[in-house]
Amino acid sequence: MPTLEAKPGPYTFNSDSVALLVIDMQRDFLLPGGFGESLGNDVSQLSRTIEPLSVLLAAWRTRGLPVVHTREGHLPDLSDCPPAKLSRGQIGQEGAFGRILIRGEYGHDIVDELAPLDGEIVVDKPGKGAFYATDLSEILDKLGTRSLIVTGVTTEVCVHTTVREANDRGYECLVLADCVGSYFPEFQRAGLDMIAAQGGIFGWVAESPTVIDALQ
Ligand code: C5J
Repeated sequence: MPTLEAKPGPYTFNSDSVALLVIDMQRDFLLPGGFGESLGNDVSQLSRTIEPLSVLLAAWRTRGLPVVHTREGHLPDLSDCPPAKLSRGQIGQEGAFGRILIRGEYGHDIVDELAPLDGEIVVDKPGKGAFYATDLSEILDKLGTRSLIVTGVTTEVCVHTTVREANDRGYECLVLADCVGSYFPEFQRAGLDMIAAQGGIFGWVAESPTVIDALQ
């Protein structure tokens, strides 16, 4: 069983029960000109994750291990978007990459560098957490997953919500600091600290090369 150095201590996983979760690496969050940048955010804080994540993804795929991608977004008629979310955002409005966070639009899809391969699982989620109103639990049950290697954006929003949901469901989550990003450096730091604090209250934190080494 591979073991790697992490905070707050060593993280061990079984190759038969581990999955890589890639959260919301969508054009509208990551690309210059997209929704995220239109809100005044510095998208370079997110796009720096693309390179290490694509290296990890390549190593992961070589070993034939399961990958689950997620995308945050809504049906074109917005029937799955709670009024409270709709009233505080621009969801469904016309943006530079199509209607913002609407399934099927260019901006809603995953950046080219991390595009899912045929046969890889893509979970469309209406919420911040990947378990809410999705079949992620059933998918992971079917895969026999117990350990989740968590990557994606944004650290303090969809990554954190998903890790908290996963922790409550009994998954052992390892969050990769170089493969998760926040528009706000202070939230990135605090978000990662919160995961590993108090003996790993939500999980473990490490860097992606440690996982790649552990896969050798
Ligand atoms: C946000 C996300 N930040 N994927 N979504 O609204 O974290």
